[in-house]
Amino acid sequence: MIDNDLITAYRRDGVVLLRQAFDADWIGRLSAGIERNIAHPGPRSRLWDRDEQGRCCFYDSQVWREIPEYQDFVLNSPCAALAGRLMGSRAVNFFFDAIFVRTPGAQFRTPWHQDEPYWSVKGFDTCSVWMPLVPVERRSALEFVRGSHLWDRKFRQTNFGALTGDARDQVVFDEGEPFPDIEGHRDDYDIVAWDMEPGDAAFFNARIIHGGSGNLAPGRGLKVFNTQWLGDDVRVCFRPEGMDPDHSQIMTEHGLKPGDRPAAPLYPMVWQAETSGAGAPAG
Ligand SMILES: O=C(O)CCC(=O)C(=O)O
Repeated sequence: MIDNDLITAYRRDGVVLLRQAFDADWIGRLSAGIERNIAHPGPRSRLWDRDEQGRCCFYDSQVWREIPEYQDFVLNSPCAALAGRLMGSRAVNFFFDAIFVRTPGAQFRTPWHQDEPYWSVKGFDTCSVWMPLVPVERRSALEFVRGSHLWDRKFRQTNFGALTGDARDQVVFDEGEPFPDIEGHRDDYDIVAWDMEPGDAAFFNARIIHGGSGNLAPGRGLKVFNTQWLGDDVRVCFRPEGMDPDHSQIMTEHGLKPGDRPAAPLYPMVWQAETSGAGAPAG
């Protein structure tokens, strides 16, 4: 499924859409997992933006070890191999899972942002996988500013803590340029998104600017399962502005320190490239 044209596009654009990357069995299992997750929310679960009609977005993350369907997907689905081949990495470690479940008609759009500035790791070789488990129209799908992962500019990102009101989510960026007003000047940016079916997935670099995934038509909900994968150059990095999700405590408890490669048991290596023998990745 991953040919040289796709690998080139991933490097150049920072995002590629893979149609029918996951079969109905995976979609069914993850859908069952989301129901289990909603019934048993994890400690990081949040409700984003409940409006006066009760429409909202349920968010949870880092529950893959508690939800067997998620764990199965992380360890046994083709996802790690697809991410590894797109990144051109020798090995891929799992980072974390996130789910976004919008109730029918929810309007809330995730603000434009980049992921890496919030993370407790740093590196170019990253791959996030945004998988809707129900059909989604382009206007309600995640949008990307093509090529923005290569801009090499430091922006002050949104403080998502202002949306959730939760003290644990506060990440306050007071260095860098103001974030560009993309919504106010959409025609100035190369924005891509797609109508997507269950099984389709957007694979994207954590430096690409992305946002959206709301604006639902009346009666239409959205269930998204999202996984983040780490390739060869990624190392642990604790950030003074805060982190979301903040893994610094759990990393430290597991003996990981800035500059280390994320490793099992928190971040299992799920895939390795076939090698001719010498130089196989360790750890
Ligand atoms: O689906 C959403 O609302 C946000 C997704 C997102 O920002 C991400 O996957 O990094």
